[in-house]
Amino acid sequence: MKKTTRKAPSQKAKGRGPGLNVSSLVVHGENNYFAIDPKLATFERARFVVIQAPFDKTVTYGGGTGGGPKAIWNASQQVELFDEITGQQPILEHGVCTLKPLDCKCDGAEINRRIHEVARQVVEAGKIPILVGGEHTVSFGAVKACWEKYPELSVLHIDAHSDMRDEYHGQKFNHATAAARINELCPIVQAGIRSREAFEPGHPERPVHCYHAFQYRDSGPWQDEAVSRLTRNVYLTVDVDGFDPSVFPATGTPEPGGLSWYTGLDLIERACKARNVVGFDIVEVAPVKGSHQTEFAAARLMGRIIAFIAGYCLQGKSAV
Ligand SMILES: [Mn+2]
Repeated sequence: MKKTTRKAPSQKAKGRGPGLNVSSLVVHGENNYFAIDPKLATFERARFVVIQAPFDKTVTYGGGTGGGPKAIWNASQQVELFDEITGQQPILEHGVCTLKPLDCKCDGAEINRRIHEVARQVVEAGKIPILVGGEHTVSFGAVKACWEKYPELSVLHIDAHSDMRDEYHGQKFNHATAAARINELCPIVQAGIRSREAFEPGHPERPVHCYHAFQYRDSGPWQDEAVSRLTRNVYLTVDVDGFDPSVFPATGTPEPGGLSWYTGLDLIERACKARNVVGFDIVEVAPVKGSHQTEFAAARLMGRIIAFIAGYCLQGKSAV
C-alpha cells in the first residue's frame, strides 16, 4: 500500500543556544516520520523520538549529508508499517515522535552539545532516541546522554571506517574521529570495517574490538561473539557505509565490500536479543538526485531497528 506523500516539515532551525527544550521541537500534525497518526507521535505517547541533525561540516570527500534527515523523512512516508520479521507493527504500537531539525550552523563541538541536551531529555523521559545525521560527528552527543543514564554502556559501531583518529584536520569533533570520542566514554565493538590506520589501540580500559569486513562479511558465529563483547546496555551507531554500497550507494565515502543487508540486520537483531539497546543513530546518508535507494533503505533500516528494540528490549528486560 502506497501512502500519500505529504509536504516536508519546516526545515527552519529552532532553539539556538542554551535552553533547547524538547517540547518546543516536537513536530505536530501529520508531517512526522512514517506518516503516523499524530496522536501516536506526541512526545508523551511515543516510546521512540527522532532527533534530526543535518550537520555536514567536516566531511572531506563527498559531502551532502546535510540532506540526509529530510530525504530519510520523505522515504519513511512510503515504508510499510508491518514488520514481517517480528510479525508486529511496532511503530504503531509504541509510537514515534519527530523533533524538528536542530540548528546545525555551528562547529562539531557545539552540535554535539545541542544533541546531548536534547537526547538527555529524551532518555530521562525513558524513551529511545533515534538520531538521524548528518555526518558521523553527531553521534557523540547522543552516546553521552545514554552513557549518563545507563551504566555499563557500550557501543556497537557499524561502519566501513574505524573513525579512531584522535583528531583530523585539527578538529577533535570530525567525522573521522567519531569513534575516538565515543571511546573516551565507552568500549566499542566495530563491524564492517575496511578502512583504518595500522595502529589503533583504543583506550586501555575501554577496549575496541574490530571485526573486519574481509573476514566477517557473512552471518555466522562471529556475530554472537561480537555481541558477547558488548556490555548490558548498548548504543548502536550505524554509518550506512558499513553496509555494502549496493545497499547504501549514496554516502560520502563508499567503500567496496561491506556487510550485506541481511548480515547487518542479523548482527543488529542478535544485539537486541542479547542486550538492552537504549538508543541508535543512522548517519552519513548523502542523497543524490535521481535515486531514492539510499534514503529508502535508511528509512527501512530505522523501521527494522525499531522492530528489534520493540520486540526484544522493551519486553521484560529492565533498562538499568
Ligand atoms: Mn564511514
